[in-house]
Amino acid sequence: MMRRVSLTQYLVEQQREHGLIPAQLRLLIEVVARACKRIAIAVNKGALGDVLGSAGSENVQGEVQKKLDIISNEVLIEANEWGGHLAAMASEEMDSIHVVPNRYPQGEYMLLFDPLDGSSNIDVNVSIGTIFSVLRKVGHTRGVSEDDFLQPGKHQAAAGYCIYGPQTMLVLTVGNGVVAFTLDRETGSWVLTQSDIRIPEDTKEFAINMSNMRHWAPPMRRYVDECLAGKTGERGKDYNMRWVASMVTDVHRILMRGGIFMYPWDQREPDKPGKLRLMYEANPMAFLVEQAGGAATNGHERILDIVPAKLHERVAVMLGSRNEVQRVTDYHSEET
Ligand code: P6P
Repeated sequence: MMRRVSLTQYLVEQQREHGLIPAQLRLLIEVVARACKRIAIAVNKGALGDVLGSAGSENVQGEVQKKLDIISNEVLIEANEWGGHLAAMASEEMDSIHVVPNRYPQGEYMLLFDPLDGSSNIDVNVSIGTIFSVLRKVGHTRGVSEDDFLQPGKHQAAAGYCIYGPQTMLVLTVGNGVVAFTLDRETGSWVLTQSDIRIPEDTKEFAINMSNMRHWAPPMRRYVDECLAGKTGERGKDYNMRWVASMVTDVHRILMRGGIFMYPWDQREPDKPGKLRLMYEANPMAFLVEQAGGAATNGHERILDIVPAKLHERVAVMLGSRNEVQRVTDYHSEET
């Protein structure tokens, strides 16, 4: 049994040993972790609280917002705007950035988040989560613009997610490996339960929404056809398939036991590279996956190298066990 280490103790020790978590970043992570506890309480209320169902509005993506999407977004904004650690925030649920009001001091970081990923699963009691990404503020004036957020994912100072499942877990990286904390509901503490999480380089498990197969580009179909051929095909091994339709849950499984997650380009929306968002879904997950020894590309290049052109930019995503991601990326590169 690991010695019982709290989130705060872990962050203090990482700063003392590696200098990776300056005071404002430590405060940011602790505030986000506390906000996730509040979101977990709202999620767990279900039908007992006024939190299920649609909010009757749409977000910038044109998606119907669930009540919990809005509640989670508000919890994160209210928790983070007064602490002096942030200059601004960006969210899947908000058209433009939220700059820290003048009545509060501005900090050195910028926080991006998908406040509640996997919303289609809320009303059917399937695991969902909060995804967050931390960038450093550029420049030293108080002014912050949307352009300041347009940094490649390799510049992230930290990234993580909270998964609201059978356990409530916080998974985090500050660039020195990946760690996981489990919420102790009796004490309200985040307790370190896994350190140095590693993704196996190979896997027999792939995650993709198979109902879209006829809309994929040939390299994507080639890769999945080979998985389906199993032992009878050139891979020489059988594969299993999982698709939760909650990125946090699929990625968590991959961090725990390996696998490959794919959301590729789809001919139904040829002008969009993919469904998922670069800044607050793909980038934080790519940072975590790479820090755990995996790989993450858009089929052609490393996701963390992509220089964003706009805040809510979308991207194709292939991430997980390194050798499988390399294979599917090679198939796409052969195509172009
Ligand atoms: P589909 C959830 O809406 C999400 O953004 C990701 O969490 C998830 O991986 C994907 O979309 C599911 O998409 O098309 O299978 O419903």
